[in-house]
Amino acid sequence: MVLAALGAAPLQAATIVVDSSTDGVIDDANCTLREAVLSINAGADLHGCAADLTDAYGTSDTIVLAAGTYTLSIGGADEGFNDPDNADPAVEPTVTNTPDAEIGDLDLTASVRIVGAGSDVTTIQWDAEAPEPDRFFHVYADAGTIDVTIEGLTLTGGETT
Ligand SMILES: [Ca+2]
Ligand SMILES: [Ca+2]
Ligand SMILES: [Ca+2]
Repeated sequence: MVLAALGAAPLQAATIVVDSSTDGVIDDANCTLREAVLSINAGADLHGCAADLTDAYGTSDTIVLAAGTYTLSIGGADEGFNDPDNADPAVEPTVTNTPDAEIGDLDLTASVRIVGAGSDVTTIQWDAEAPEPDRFFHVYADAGTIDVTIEGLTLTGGETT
């Protein structure tokens, strides 16, 4: 009976609660949203984030955002174009993508659930003054597929391309 009950429990593996509303990648006691994403991608606690681990990283990872407004301010692009024959319009440039969650958009390279307290109370925004603002999230699988769920929050002020 006990085993059956455990089997029915929802999987909750690495759960990281963000405890800073500002942006940053700093080795201190606080865990920003960006640092939480870096931790999930790496499968390890980084920069002051400490996952509540009921199972190993990579099983059913979750980032929790309490009510509040979380502001991204570290701009920067991690995509570019490789156009070897710029003069020839028939040669399409190829996109070069080097996902770097430390700058600009938050590149998600591992499956994750990002959960706010509700779209009316949890907001992620880009700082209007940020140099080179970007999207919010960029889902990027090096190989295979990854599953990303974002729920219970509002995104405002980001780039859409
Ligand atoms: Ca930190
Ligand atoms: Ca990106
Ligand atoms: Ca990025």
